[in-house]
Amino acid sequence: MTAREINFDGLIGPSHNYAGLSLGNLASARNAGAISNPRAAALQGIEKMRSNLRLGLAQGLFLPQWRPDGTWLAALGTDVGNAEAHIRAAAMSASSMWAANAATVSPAPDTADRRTHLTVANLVTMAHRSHEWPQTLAQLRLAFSDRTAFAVHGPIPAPFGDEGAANHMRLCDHHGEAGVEVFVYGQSGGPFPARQHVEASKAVARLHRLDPDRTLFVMQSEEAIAAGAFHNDVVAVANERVLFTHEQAFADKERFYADLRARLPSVEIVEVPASAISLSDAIRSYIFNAQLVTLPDGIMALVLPTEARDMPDIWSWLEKMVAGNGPIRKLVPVDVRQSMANGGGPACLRLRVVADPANIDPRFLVDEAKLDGIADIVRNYWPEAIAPDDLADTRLIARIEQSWLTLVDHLQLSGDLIP
Ligand code: SUG
Repeated sequence: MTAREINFDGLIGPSHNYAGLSLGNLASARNAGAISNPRAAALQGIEKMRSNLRLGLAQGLFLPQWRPDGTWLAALGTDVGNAEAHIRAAAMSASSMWAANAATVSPAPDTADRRTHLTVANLVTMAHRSHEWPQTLAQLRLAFSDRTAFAVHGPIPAPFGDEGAANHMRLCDHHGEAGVEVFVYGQSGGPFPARQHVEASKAVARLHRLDPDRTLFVMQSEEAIAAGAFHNDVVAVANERVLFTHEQAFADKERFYADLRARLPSVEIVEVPASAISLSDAIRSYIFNAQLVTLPDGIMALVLPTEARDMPDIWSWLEKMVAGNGPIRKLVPVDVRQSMANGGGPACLRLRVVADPANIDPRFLVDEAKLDGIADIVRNYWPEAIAPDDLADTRLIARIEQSWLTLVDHLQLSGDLIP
């Protein structure tokens, strides 16, 4: 077997809810207080994985995390029954579903020791995400335990915010060849926080032993963050030699494009002008929060949310694009509405790892049969609906815990992951 791109999706957990926890994430704020549907949410995520398997792509899975996070609450001197509502909501969040924020990944061809390096993201900017990393790290250490092939790093220390692959792009001729790694950071975001700090990006690049000549640090535009692009993957996505981006994504795009062309002359930049699609429509439709993937026949497809298809002007622009001479030739809409309502599109739900699947713990890889078994558990255990006021309900909490234990047992991971 040889290296290929594997998308690891975060399975949407049984505590999925709309608590409005993410300042600067417009969907999260808009849906604060709404009733969530964890069962439907997880099944939508599973269908997306199935759709990608049917496209001929390799698929992996990260498990939801144990919720409520009692370890975090105990460190705060409280527990789920006594915590203030916003602390309880943070301890209950299913936000680890957005696996693009699990880690930053540098595939072996880019690193000095020719191992694939992964650094777990600290997610320090948002309270509800800041306690994800210990359980994420435990899964990364299991899935990528082969030390001849992988190096897994702990989090960058606070206060340097690191949000993982959501602010990282890799451009190369083919996945298995050396690439140019692009770290996108924010400095200011109008009323909203810049979650990725340049100090963290530089630290990750050093830990991953990247070639400085093939590593770029690029500033996200303030207007993009202010318009709701709390991560760069809301306004740009890259795959192999293609960069698909909104024209207002970066603070100094001319310089970035020139630096990129100098290092990868074959690069194709597909820029969407604001005159065709405004920044706010790009963020509402999440067209850039798409999985830009190379299919087995070599063409590139964009796996994007159905919200984009539901906006006629956007959809007709995209259809024209794929009918033209550009590198992106196919549109694959997927329904991930439950995640979208918290600001998480198809690209947020996955972490890309270029590696030889034979080196990965098979418990974290899926095919359709395995997804059937997981879907059965979701149908039987995941709560159907959660209102924010339910989060203190002891019966709901017991059910969430039971759901998780059943899944972990089914995947034969209980011995390794029970906290
Ligand atoms: O960190 N939403 C997530 C969405 C993450 C999307 N990821 C990428 N763009 N890669 C976030 O803002 C909302 C949770 C709530 O409000 O209940 C939330 O955390």
